[in-house]
Amino acid sequence: MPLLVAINGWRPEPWLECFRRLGAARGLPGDEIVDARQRFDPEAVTYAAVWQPAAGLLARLPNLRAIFNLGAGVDALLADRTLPDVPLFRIIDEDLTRRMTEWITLQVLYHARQMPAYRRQQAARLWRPLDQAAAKDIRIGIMGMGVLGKDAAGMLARLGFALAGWSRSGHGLAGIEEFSGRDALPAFLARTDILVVLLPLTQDTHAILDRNLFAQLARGGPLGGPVLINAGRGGLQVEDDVVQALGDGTLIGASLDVFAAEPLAPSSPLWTHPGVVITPHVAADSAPEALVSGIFRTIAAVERGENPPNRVDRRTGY
Ligand code: NDP
Ligand code: OXD
Repeated sequence: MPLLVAINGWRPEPWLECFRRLGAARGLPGDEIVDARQRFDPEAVTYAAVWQPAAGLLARLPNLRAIFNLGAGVDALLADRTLPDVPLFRIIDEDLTRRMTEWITLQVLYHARQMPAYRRQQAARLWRPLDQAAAKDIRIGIMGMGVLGKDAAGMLARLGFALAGWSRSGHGLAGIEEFSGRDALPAFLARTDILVVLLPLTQDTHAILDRNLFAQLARGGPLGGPVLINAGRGGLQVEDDVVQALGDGTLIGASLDVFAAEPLAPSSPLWTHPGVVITPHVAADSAPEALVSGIFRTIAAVERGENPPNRVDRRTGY
């Protein structure tokens, strides 16, 4: 079962250490975990655990049985046209999901409780209470009602916000107004004060967050204008349109964790906009332990001939 670990953009060492430690606990010898940075025998590899591996690397493994993406989003991996046609699995993990829900809740409350205005007042040593809308009067719309969107929706619903979700297929979730498909998008946007984006990046969703979409968000809501919160992928948003919408008041604020080019360039006007929160793609940074245990469980399920639920559908791209 030699398992190749190929990681770019993150430090591979903690992952290799974790694969070896948790593998040993399952009786897997340390040399069965192969570091892609060292010389290795491509024919021996049967599984690969990867994050943004070099294009073409996986095509060199003739006996590969499955690929495990070390994140929830598989867009970078699917961009490799040479990706072998073996089952591809992504991360679905409770720890990752909880962390994303924490980040989304933090950002929703930051804007809903008018923290950008209070931060400006604090800088000016100004003690001035502002009118505060009740959560039930603030309409949140979540684009992407998958594993992460549903969990965030559950938490925000408990806080009392008025919730709607947009997805491809609809899910029949109690207490959440649901919209599905492109035809339903205008109605979903028209009732949304805070737009939370947890979509995967696919051919269908690329650049979906543009000027035209922002202009359809609700006006006259309790926050004085719409807010964008994006933790999905940077390629979902047209960055120049976000900047323009913030400049002309089409959006009054944003929290952005992801960007088409990461790290975000120091010259981006987003860094200094008073209504914008920037985090460096950390919304759901998870400890390797949880994710590696999940990968070993998935391998065991694959070897038992099962079809685990975190298998990616190559046709839809997520
Ligand atoms: P899921 O696959 O579980 O959910 C995806 C959701 O998006 C589904 O509800 C799906 O609809 C919907 N969707 C996909 N395409 C369309 C479309 N064309 N139109 C309408 N809805 C669409 O993914 P997760 O919830 O696990 O993760 C979502 C994304 O979050 C990941 O792909 C990744 O990019 C990002 N992410 C970011 C992290 C970060 O740290 N910033 C960490 C982890 C993930 P349907 O339900 O009908 O299938
Ligand atoms: C992921 C990510 O997809 O970190 O898990 O963005």
